[in-house]
Amino acid sequence: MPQVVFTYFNCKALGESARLLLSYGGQEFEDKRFAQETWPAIKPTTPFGQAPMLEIDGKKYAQSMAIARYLGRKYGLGGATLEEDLEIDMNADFINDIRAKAATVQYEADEALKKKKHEDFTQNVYPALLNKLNEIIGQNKGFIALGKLTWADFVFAGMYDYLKFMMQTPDLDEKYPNFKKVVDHVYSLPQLKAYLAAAPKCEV
Ligand SMILES: N[C@@H](CCC(=O)N[C@@H](CS)C(=O)NCC(=O)O)C(=O)O
Repeated sequence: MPQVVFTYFNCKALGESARLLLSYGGQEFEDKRFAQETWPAIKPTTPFGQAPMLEIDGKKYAQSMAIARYLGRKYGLGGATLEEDLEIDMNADFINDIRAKAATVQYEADEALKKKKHEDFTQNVYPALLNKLNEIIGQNKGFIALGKLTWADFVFAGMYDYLKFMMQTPDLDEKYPNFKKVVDHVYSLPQLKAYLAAAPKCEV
């Protein structure tokens, strides 16, 4: 078995999909979580100055979506054809677009502008995107793509609390009932039981 180290902040956000996928795949890994204060020392040791980072036998990899796609394919959670892979990628990228939009609000440094952006996005941007995602999940029987479990479900489930937090929308479950179906599908997988029992509890 390769030596695997996964490095990320002590939160779920962009890192949890990889932790969940590694656990699903039965891969032993060092779950290296660091505090904000230690980030400046770690940053220059990562491929792009960003976390998360996956190390396999000493080789370093970055980019959460690339990591999730790789792990998903490795553990049988990819498509059976290039077109199936395209469908998974398409919907996973759509989720990541939604996440990126919410991040532009969350990480706005000017508080007044942040408030204004939040109001604007809540009214004019998020509803269409979230309705579309809810519809996609409905068409896929409670999954993100292909009507069955794929690595994209792990991406969504892993970042769901982070999305709620950034969008300041704690009632996402009620407004878009299909979202919780994806989260429940992933978090009830027996392969994740041991990891979930041992992992530190993180709000986002
Ligand atoms: N596209 C990258 C984005 C990574 C990213 O933005 N990471 C943030 C944490 S969620 C980070 O490293 N922030 C600290 C910094 O940029 O110094 C990915 O998906 O991995």
